[in-house]
Amino acid sequence: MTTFLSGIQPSGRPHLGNYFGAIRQHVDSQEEEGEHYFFIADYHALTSVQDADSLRANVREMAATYFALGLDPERVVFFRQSDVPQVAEITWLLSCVTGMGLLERAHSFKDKTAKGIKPSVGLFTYPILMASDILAYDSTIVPVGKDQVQHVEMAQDMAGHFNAAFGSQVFVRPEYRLPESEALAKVPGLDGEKMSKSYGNDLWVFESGKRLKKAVGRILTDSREPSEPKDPAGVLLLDFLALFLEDTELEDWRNRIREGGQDAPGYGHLKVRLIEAWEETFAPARQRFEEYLADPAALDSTLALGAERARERACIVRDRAYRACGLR
Ligand code: AQP
Repeated sequence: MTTFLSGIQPSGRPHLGNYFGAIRQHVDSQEEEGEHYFFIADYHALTSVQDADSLRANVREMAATYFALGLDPERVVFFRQSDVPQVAEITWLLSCVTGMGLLERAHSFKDKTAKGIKPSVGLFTYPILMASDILAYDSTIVPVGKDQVQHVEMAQDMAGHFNAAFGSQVFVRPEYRLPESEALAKVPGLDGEKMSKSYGNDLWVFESGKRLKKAVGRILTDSREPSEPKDPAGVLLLDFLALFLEDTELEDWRNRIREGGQDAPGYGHLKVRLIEAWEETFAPARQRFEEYLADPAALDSTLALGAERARERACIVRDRAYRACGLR
């Protein structure tokens, strides 16, 4: 049986990287045979969001985003991470078989601290909680963006360490799944670095109108004239267009930038096309997002139903792990 599992932090508004790297994969996977568990990672978000009202609002916005983008809570178990306390219990078991050295090698932790983000113990042990999220449902496939691959590999290691320590096959080994292209697996931010909520270089998927125009206007460019021939690989706006356009159209823009000359497009032309493609992709879902958000009680009760189903499965795995290590 294939079991899909993935999560997203309600640490801010979901951005283009979250959508193309993860949310779209999650929604598409509904069509595949198997069980599907997707959750809003509010325990994880506490490492960066320390304001109760913001966290609550972010959770509802994230739920409304998923439903607007096509996630069907009838077909998918969709829930809030903190509604499944068994995950915190399994986290402790995994902590006891995980070496500090494994966590010290985490790229995400190193990148965040290098950017000046204060390293709490929670941020340091984040990969253990994430491993528990994955292992608690016997997940076999974890659809993620490239930045999360190492964390899934750590979950494989932790499952292996636990099974080896207690001599039984308690945890199922999960595999990660990346989107079909590199462009989608690591979406750049406004500054060309990985797009990330906590780096302040992100673009909200439902941005619109003047704010969208202003946000797109902040994508890093340079002062070269349109007529100057350029290597398309050095034009960040083309990386953004690659998210939306068909291959033939994208190749045409790339060729015209490469050749330069009187008819070559300027950065302004690329921005106009980007805004147009953005609207085509997200405008209908933006409308649905507003509608879902207008009914917070319905969002809460859908999440509560999902949590009930998630807890059932997590209890089975937690009990199996407790028995294996002598806690029962
Ligand atoms: N830039 C990205 N390109 C492709 N995929 C991405 N993801 C995140 N950024 C990109 C994928 O989105 C899913 C959910 O991510 P998350 O919010 O749980 O954590 P994250 O990866 O740490 O995302 P952020 O925006 O960088 O969050 P903060 O700044 O709060 O830590 C994951 O599958 C991730 O791969």
